Amino acid sequence: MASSSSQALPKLTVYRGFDWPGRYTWSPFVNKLETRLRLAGVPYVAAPGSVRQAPMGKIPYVDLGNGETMGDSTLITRRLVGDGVLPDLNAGLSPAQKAQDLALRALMEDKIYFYGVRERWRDNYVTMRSTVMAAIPYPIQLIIGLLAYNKATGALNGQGTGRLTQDQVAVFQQEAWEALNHLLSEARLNAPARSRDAPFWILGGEQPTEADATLMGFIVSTLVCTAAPEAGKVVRGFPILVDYCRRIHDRYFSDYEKWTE
Ligand SMILES: N[C@@H](CCC(=O)N[C@@H](CS)C(=O)NCC(=O)O)C(=O)O
Repeated sequence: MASSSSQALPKLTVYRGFDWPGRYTWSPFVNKLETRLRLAGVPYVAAPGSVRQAPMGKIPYVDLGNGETMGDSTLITRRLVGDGVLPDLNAGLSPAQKAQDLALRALMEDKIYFYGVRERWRDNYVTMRSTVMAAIPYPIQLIIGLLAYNKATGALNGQGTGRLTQDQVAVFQQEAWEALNHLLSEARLNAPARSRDAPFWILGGEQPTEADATLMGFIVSTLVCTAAPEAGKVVRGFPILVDYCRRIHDRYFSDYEKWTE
């Protein structure tokens, strides 16, 4: 992707875990990091990589351009802000706005994420396994898939989402996306007058904040993931969420294949 920054930028490689050039991945955290970079016009190379090679055992991870690798979308963002590669999107926020931004990210990363893990890895395990492990020969897929399944269900039980009933998860998931929808509908209504198709931002300001990268990442991963049909239905049931995502897609990801409406 193109960048207009005048600064000498390192050759950043984002390892996405999926060998899907020109497509969003199913990982909300990968899409979050890519959004964060694109919002600032920072160029990067997308590469598949894998959780086995990842420094923290998770995707995304990056090569900072000097051979140094690091994982975790938030830590990577903080490092790039510290290095002057990315702007600090939240620098101009009041302490209360910073708290709101952090709470929104926690809602997605620490709540909605686990509803997704449950639906993907527990309820639609075969679709999940055959997609994320497509590069692995089938017999090995069965073994590694089982390990991944056990790891996911163990994590879900530890975190608590695995102990809820299907109905309870459905209620919580609806509630969480509805809350985000309320905020976005207010933000869209009060958005500074611009072109009708310009992106608007979750805190209602002129510029995106950290929560926007996360929100874009989570919405788009839900829209493209065929292993999470229930979450997909919930998100599609809130047209403002889809509109928010579409506007960011059109402005920043026009080289990527779009989701099915
Ligand atoms: N806190 C991490 C979370 C990353 C994460 O959970 N990635 C998932 C894919 S969405 C993963 O790699 N899971 C594989 C595993 O846990 O083994 C971040 O922000 O990057």
